[in-house]
Amino acid sequence: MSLFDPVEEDRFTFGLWTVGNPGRDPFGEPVRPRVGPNDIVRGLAACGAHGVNLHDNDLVPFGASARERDRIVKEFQAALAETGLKVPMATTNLFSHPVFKDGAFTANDPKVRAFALQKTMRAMDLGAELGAKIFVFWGGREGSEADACRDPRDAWGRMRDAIDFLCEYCKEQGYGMKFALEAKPNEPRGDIYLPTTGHMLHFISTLQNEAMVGVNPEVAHEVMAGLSFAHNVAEAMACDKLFHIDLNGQKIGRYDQDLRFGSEDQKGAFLLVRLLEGTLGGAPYTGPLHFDAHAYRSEDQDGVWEFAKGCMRTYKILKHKAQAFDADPEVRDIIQAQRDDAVDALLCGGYSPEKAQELKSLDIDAAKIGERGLRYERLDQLLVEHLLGVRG
Ligand code: GCO
Ligand code: MN
Ligand code: MN
Repeated sequence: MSLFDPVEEDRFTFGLWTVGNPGRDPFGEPVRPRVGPNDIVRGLAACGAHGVNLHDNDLVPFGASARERDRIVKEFQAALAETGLKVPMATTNLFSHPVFKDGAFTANDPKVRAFALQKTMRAMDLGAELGAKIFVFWGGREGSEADACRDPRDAWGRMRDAIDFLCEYCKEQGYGMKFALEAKPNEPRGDIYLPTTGHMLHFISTLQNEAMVGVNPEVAHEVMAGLSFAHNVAEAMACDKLFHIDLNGQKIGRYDQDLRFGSEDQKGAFLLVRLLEGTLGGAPYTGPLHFDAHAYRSEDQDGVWEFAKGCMRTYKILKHKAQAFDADPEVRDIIQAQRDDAVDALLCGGYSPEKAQELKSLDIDAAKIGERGLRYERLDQLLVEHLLGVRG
C-alpha cells in the first residue's frame, strides 16, 4: 500500500452524479453508457472512497411510485452494506425538471415554490433513511435572465423563508442534519442569486436557525467569480461554517468545468489543502472531502475510475507536500520573522482604555519597518520548489 492510497480516515466522497456523469454537454450526446447507482457504489469502494452522495433523482427517478422507490432504496442499502460505503451527504435536484425553469424556492409561481418544498422534504426523508447528516442546497435555477420578472429582494426573502421552513421540518423529524449552502455566480442561469460563499455567509446570519446552517463552497464556482478559493474557505472556517466542500479543478474565465481535483492551478490547490489540513498550525477541517467533478469526455468507464483515483491521490500528495513545506525550517523562519508577542498581546482580546493608552504611546519606527524586505519572493519560490518536487 502506497502512502498516497486512500483510506477510510481520508473521508473522500463522490456524488453518484460525478462518476456517473455520461459525458453529455450542451453540444453533444453522452459518450458513456449509464452506470446504475449500485454499480457506482461498488466501483467507488474498489477505488478506496469512503462515501457516496446523491441527489434524490440520482437514485430514485422523478415520478417513481412509492413501491418502486422503496425497492430501489432497499437495493441501494444492500450495496452500501456490502461495500461499507457511507452516505454522508444528500441533496435535492431542483434544477433538471422544466417546472424549475424560473427557479425553485425563488420562483414567481407559489405552486412551484410549494413543489420545491415538497420535493426537498422528501429528499430529506430519503437522506435520513440513508444516514446522511449533511444536506446540501445548490440553487442552480435560483436566478434570472429577464431581471424585470421580479424584485430581487423577493427572491432573497423567498429563499430565506424556504430555508427557515426546512430547518424546522428537519428539527421536527429529529434528523440531526446540518444544512450546507452552495453558491455559484452563474450557469445555468445568467445570474444566480447569492453568487458567492461570502454572500451565503451573510445570508445565513439572517436565518432563524443560524447555527444549523453553513456553507458548501466549490473550487470551480469561486474561480468562476474570479475569487481566491482558499480565502473564501478560510472565511467560512473562521466563522465555523465550513460544513462541506466541493473539490474540483477549474480554469479561470470559463464555464463550470468540474475538472479532476488538482488538474488545474496546482498552487491554488496546494494552498487549499494546506488550509484544510491545518499544516500551518490552524484548526483543520474535519468534514467530508467531496469531489464534485467528472471525467473528461474523452474517457470510457475505465477512465472514469482513473479520474476518481486521481482526485484522491492528488489530494494526498498535496497534503504530504503541505506538511513538508510547513516543517521546512527556512519557511518557518520567514513566516516567524515578523513575530512580536508583546505587541500582539495588545492587539488581541478586545478594547480597554489602558490598552488604548499603551497603543498610543508605543514607539513604532514606521520608516525602519517600511524599509525591511519581507522575503516573500523567497517564500514563494520555496513553495514552488516543494510543489515541483525538488525540495522537501
Ligand atoms: C454544479 C453544482 C452541483 C451541485 C450539486 C449538489 O455546478 O452543477 O456544483 O454539482 O454541487 O447539485 O448540490
Ligand atoms: Mn458543487
Ligand atoms: Mn459546479
